[in-house]
Amino acid sequence: MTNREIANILREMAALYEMESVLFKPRAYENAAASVESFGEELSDIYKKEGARALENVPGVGKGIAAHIQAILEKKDFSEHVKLKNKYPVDVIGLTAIEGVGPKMVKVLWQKLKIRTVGDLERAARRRKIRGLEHFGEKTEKKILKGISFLRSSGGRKVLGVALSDVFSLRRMIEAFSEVKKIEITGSIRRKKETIGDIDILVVSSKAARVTERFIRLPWIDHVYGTGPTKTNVRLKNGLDADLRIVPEKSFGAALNYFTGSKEHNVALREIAIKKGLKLNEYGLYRGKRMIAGKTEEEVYRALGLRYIAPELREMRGEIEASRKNALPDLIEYGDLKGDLQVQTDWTDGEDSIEAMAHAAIEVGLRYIAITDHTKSLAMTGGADEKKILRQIDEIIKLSKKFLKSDFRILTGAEVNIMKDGSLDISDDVLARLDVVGAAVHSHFGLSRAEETKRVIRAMENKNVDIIFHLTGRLINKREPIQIDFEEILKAAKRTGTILEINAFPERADIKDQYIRECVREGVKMSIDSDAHAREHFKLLEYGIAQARRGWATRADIINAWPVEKMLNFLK
Ligand code: DGT
Ligand code: CA
Ligand code: CA
Ligand code: ZN
Repeated sequence: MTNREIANILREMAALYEMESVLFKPRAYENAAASVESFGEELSDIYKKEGARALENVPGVGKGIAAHIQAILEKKDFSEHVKLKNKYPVDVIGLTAIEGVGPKMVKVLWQKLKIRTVGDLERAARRRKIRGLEHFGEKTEKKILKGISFLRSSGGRKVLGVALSDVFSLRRMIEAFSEVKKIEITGSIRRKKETIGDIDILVVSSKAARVTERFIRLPWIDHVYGTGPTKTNVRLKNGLDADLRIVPEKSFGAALNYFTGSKEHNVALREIAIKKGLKLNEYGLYRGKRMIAGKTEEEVYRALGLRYIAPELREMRGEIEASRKNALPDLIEYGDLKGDLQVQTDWTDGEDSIEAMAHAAIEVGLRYIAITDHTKSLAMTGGADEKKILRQIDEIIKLSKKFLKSDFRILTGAEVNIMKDGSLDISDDVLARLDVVGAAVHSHFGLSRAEETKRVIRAMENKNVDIIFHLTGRLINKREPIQIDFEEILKAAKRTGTILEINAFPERADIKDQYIRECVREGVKMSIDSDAHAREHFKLLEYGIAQARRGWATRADIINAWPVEKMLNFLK
């Protein structure tokens, strides 16, 4: 059992409890699932080595859930889950992956129409059976069909941050083979693209046949498409495809470069080689028969007369030119963030207290965070009204004293809701008292381009709004971005001094890399925020940094890579 498989059962349990209207438990299981999924070590190894108690070291896993994980590891499942699964024999994970379909709806669909799968649901919707259900209506039916077709149109590409825990697990399994000397994940994963088509694995070994044999026998492999002496393609049980290539040590750099891509970047490099009378392929850079570079990527670029190009830039968006002219950006690095400007707490829909979030932020090396709980028009999150915000300000001032010694700053803030007409749901006099005000669209995603652009710009024009959070509101593979005229947004950002956020939550990755690049070009500053709703979410910041790097951003472009005073002085 891998961490992913365990997490899936816990996640399903969360949904099943929600169908049963059990309080609190859904959240607890959801959290445990998320942290199991992203845990750095296989739980099965921990359990084997250190026993059941050690499972409680996973954040969000207490005694009860640890016992369930033990049962999953020993007997593949635990009794409460089996019981509820018998009551609701439906694909709740698949069904709730559809935008707008939640566990409660799945329950009704099962009880009234015996819908088990996404296929069943699609058929029922097409036959107009959904609209006949109480509380559903034609609008819901149409929304369901739209959600299903959107899910399909993603073409099976997976969100980077969602797939990555499986990638790490697979990597660890292969790394454990004694014949493997080196291993690297290549392709779009190394380039940190927001979605990935498959997993490309590069291995250095002098015993390729043995590595291949062990690879195709891994329990994760569902199907082998093809296998040869140096190249194997498989389908994994999690639904992802994986390509394994095995090369000798002396070719590692050339192979790493080739299999990292992008294809277009490779083609350009090969052309440069040809112009120099050289030949470049996955085995090396050659002059005639003599190999002149290939052990490392750096030497390949050098031999081509280029500066090393970071994988995140290899998309044929001007990186080769810039490299040749020594004009590559000094990219923001993975450890560069000093603060996080979007953090939710248990004052609204977050999991943990302000203090717990502060401690967790310190642990990952941050120097400041802004507490930005939701506001009142998001009633389902328990959004704060003016009074509650003022209370929270007092609380933060009090709490801050505890953190004086560690020189850590807790800033006051809010994630205010942009209403349909671009007005905000909190009064200006209260907003004026906050250190950091983020504004975001959480509803009316389907307005026209002109209307959406106008409402966001109106929010930017508010003199208290410092940052626009997750500008386009997209959820990759789930919800389309709002239509927006980005040129106009850029102009307004410049004019009003508003910052645009790079939201690091994997399914959001909002704004996208091309937009970031335009901000960099235009001198519009950005923040990289985790949108943390729980302690363990600060880890997600690295996806935001990856996205920023893909947009050619440097430290100077990202305000929370700056010390707190400089950052605060820059805000409106
Ligand atoms: P993906 O999987 O759709 O997210 O995108 P990639 O970039 O990972 O593409 P993939 O998996 O087809 O191939 C991995 C890398 O191998 C790709 O980035 C560049 C290299 N590659 C694959 N096929 C070709 C090819 O026909 N020509 C060249 N020059 N490179 C290729
Ligand atoms: Ca790939
Ligand atoms: Ca591939
Ligand atoms: Zn939120």
